[in-house]
Amino acid sequence: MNLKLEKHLNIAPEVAKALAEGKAVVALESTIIAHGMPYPKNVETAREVEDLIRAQGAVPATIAVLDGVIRIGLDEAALEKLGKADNVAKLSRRDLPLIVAQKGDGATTVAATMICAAMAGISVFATGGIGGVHRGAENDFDISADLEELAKTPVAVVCAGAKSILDLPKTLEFLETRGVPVVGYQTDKFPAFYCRDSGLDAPLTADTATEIAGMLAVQQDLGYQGGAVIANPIPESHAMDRAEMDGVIASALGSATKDGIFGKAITPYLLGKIVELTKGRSLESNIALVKNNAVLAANIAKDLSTLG
Ligand code: PSU
Ligand code: MN
Repeated sequence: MNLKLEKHLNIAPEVAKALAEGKAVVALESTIIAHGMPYPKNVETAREVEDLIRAQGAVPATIAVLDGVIRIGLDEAALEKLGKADNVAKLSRRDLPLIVAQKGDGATTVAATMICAAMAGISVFATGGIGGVHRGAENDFDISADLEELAKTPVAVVCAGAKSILDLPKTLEFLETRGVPVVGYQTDKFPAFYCRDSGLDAPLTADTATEIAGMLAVQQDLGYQGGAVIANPIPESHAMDRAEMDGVIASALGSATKDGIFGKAITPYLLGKIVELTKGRSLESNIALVKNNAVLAANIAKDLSTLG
């Protein structure tokens, strides 16, 4: 690793050892902890997700910026700090360099986590949902930087699709234009986070973690620049009713308009509203799907580590 990069990165010993030995490592983001779930469920979930990844025989690396250092792998105190504070910065690609220079703290989004994971040599990342093209983007141009990152940084993101707070058809079109593989895991439908089926087809389908690892290895062999979206439907036991969620999301979007929320604040605002409107039921589903994604990501990372 080059020295200039190294001075900004701190790789936890457990992660550094796994990387040096070519073992499986799974990156995890911190915006989901700081802005995606309420305290203390956020911190509890973060720990449980890490333990699940270890139980599969891979090593978790939760990523965040603390005191201006990009941390790859967080200890208990760091998780607690990020989960508890209400004003941690949300860092996407554009935000990261200034916060590092200012020696500040920040939680990384999917885009920023991909950037940091790639710097550390991690190629598989698990989360809940990716950002995408927002509804009404034809007017306000609100398209998450996650999508551009997926087109240029070689990290596979295992998620439960994207929430229908977004315009899902436009999100898939954008990913197609930028050449990002979107693979439904054991499904030919694109999942919509709380619901197993968005009503849209998954552009590609794979039935095993091994097939997905195979695709990632070929991307690497061919020198492809971008990553991939691995869309893993929420477990049946925790899936929510599509009509109910359509109503909840419409109501959350209505509140956002009324409260004049836009830009980087809109996604955290909507996530909070949805938890409120479903009286916490959506949070349980959210936790279940993140865990399900962590297990799949660990299995993909293990298979990939044998292919390298
Ligand atoms: N979608 C979710 N949960 C999340 C996010 C999105 O269901 O926690 C977070 C992720 O960190 C994602 C970010 O990268 O929001 C996208 O924000 P924006 O739309 O501002 O790019
Ligand atoms: Mn945005």
